[in-house]
Order: sequence, then structure tokens, then C-alpha cells
Amino acid sequence: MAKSKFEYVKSFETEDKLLPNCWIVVRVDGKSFHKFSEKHEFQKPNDMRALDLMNRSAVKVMEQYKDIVIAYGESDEYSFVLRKDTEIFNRRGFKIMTYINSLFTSSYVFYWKQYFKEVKLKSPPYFDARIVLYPTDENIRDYLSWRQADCHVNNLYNTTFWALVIKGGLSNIEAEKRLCGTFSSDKNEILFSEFNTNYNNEPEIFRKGTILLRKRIKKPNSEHFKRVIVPLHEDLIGEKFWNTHSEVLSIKPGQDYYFNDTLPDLVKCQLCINTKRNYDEKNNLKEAE
Ligand SMILES: Nc1nc2c(ncn2[C@@H]2O[C@H](COP(=O)(O)OP(=O)(O)OP(=O)(O)O)[C@@H](O)[C@H]2O)c(=O)[nH]1
Ligand SMILES: [Mg+2]
Repeated sequence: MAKSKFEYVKSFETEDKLLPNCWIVVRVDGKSFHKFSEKHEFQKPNDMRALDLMNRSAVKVMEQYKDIVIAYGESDEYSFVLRKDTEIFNRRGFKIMTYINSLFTSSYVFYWKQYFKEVKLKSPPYFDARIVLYPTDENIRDYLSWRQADCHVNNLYNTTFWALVIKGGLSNIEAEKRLCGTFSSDKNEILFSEFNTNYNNEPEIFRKGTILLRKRIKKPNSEHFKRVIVPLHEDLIGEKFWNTHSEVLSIKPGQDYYFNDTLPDLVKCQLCINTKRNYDEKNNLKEAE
């Protein structure tokens, strides 16, 4: 077929193939979530519904894109790390970034009701995305350590700030002044001496964020194993994490993993074990079909 005279405009498109042999990170971050969280009355400083929803959306992305070897989330952001030898979308950066961001955002809306129940979604949430390449294992470890350190710093600040405001009766401005120039040790001390709170006893999901890894687990009441995505709330800055989960950097299939307690809902929903959320999810899907 003859080409139209407009065909030449295609030549303006630029090549966006990512460098080979580099870890690919896509990080998504909620736009103006300080406002979004206020509007939807997120609990302060951490709202479990919001964290669960972020984690559910990230699992959806990992289910779809199997070359993601690890993901890390905190607050309103998620980082997805693709294996360095991935050939997904021919390593076209725009495709990789926009598909991940789009699927994450639509999942956030899709699963909203399961976690926020009667709280109506009042405005469309949206996320920015960036893509960064890291050539060495040390770089990718440092990247993830940076995000986890950020989680720690922000969470210690927010926990102390909201303790001063909610329990201590200070105004937001007074609490901000009180914390200005303080070190971590000062904030720990304020929490301990004034609010009887040992920061180290705060839930790990708040202090460490969520790491999503691919693992093989034994299905409950069955001899069968299944590959699933598991949420961990561990320190990933030290050596121990990378020794225990050595398959991540060596790009091997997920090792066997055993949960000490009951399976998290996030795993149950992948095993199609009926949780209340699973039931709602199925019904939502039926409605959507
Ligand atoms: N109350 C509450 N707020 C949260 C929670 N998670 C995230 N947020 C809000 O989301 C913000 C995320 O930080 P940023 O990404 O730096 O801020 P942002 O308003 O999204 O700004 P941009 O990302 O630049 O658009 C936090 O500062 C909080 O205001 C939560 O669990 N509870
Ligand atoms: Mg944000």
C-alpha cells in the first residue's frame, strides 16, 4: 500500500532502547498525596489500608511482568527492579515505564474498594514515574538501601510529629518547631519519655517498608508448592538480606520460603484462598466483565 504523505512524521520518534546489562528501576510516586491522603482521611502517620492497597497494586504489576525480580514500597511510592538481562519490550524505556505506571495506577483504583470499603474515591489518584539504570550489583543494592533509609527517616519523623500533635496537643507548627534540628536519638527519646513508645516496637511494615520477592511456598493443607510473591518487612541494607535471598542478584528462581505465622492476605489472594478481600475481588471482577 502506498504510504501517505504524512508518514514522514514517524521519523521524529526517538530511539529509547535502554543500555544492555544494567538493572532497570521503575519508581512510581503518588502525585500530591499529602492532599490525597487528607481528602480520604488516611490515618496518621500510617494508614494500613493505604499500604495494603499499594502492596496489592504492586503484586499485580509483578504478576504481569515476571522480569521484575524485587520491588520495594513505602508511603506513596514503589520501586520495581527488572533483571539486568531482560528483553522485555525490546528494552524500550518508554514502554516499560508507562506500562508499569499505568498498570499500577489502574490497580490502585481497581482495588480501592477492597481496602477502603465505604470510603468513596473522591478524585482520581495518579502517579509519576521515572526509570533509572544501575550498572552494578552494588549500585542496585545502594539504590534500595537509599529508599529504605528514606522510609526510616520519614517514618521516625512522622511518628514523632503526630505523637506530639495527636497525643501531646501541640499544633502542627509547634510540633514542627519542636522537631527542627533534632537527631534520630532526640526523636526516639521524645517518643519514649513523653509518649511511652519504644520506636523499635512500632510495626516493621512502617519502619522498614515492604519488600516483594518471588518465592516458592507450600500450600496450606496440601503437598503442593506454588510460586508466589511474598511481602517482607526486613532490613535490606545489611549483608544478611542479600545472603538469605541470594537468588535476587543471581537472577535464579525464588527459593522456598516458610512463614512462621499465618499466611499474609497478600499471599492468600494469590493462592485463591478465600479471604473476605478475595471474595470481594472476585465479585468486583465479575461486575467488571
Ligand atoms: N496520613 C497519611 N499520609 C500518607 C500516608 N502515606 C502517604 N501519605 C502522604 O503522602 C505524602 C507522600 O510524600 P511525597 O510523595 O513527598 O509528597 P506528595 O504530596 O505526594 O508530593 P509529590 O510526590 O511531589 O507530588 C506524605 O508526605 C503524606 O502526606 C499514610 O499512610 N498516612
Ligand atoms: Mg508523592
